[in-house]
Amino acid sequence: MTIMDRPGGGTTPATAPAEGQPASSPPAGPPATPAPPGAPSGMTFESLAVVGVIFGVFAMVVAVFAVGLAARAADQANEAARDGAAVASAGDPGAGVTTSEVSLVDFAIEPADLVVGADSVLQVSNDGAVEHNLAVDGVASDMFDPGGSGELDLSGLEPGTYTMICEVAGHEAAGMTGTIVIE
Ligand SMILES: [Cu+2]
Repeated sequence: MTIMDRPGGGTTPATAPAEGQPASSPPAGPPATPAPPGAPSGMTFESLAVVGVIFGVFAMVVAVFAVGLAARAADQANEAARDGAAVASAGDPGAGVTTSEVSLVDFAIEPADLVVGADSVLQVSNDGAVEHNLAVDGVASDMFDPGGSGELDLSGLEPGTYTMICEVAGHEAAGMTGTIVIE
């Protein structure tokens, strides 16, 4: 530290920290913590700068993390709203509704979340442009051409939650999957 070799006094340039005299007028910026006697104030300022950079990086990490959390919360809210709408449109199984309509499109099953009563028979229609079918736990409908429709009798299934898919190769992976609850 050659700065320590310089004699203290009034000839110190304005940009250099004053040495050898009480810090009666500290430089602008964050108030420096009291430096040990004899320690050059330039070193304290340097340390403060490092601490500032560390805090800055930390703040950015926290901000990125917070944005991610907010985005995920929004996704979950959307999903919950969609689930609620699907269940509502499927009718009230408790009221004896045992038939529900399912639409097959390219490439989705609508609604993707369905609640039906026991012994239900689904009315399945292919509203897509290619061949589709509907299968629930191995119970499968016929293959339907575009515009075709038919039934899927679920009366052989116990109450529970099942995954429903289209069995055409690749269609499940393309998005033709959903959940059906048999009450
Ligand atoms: Cu399909």
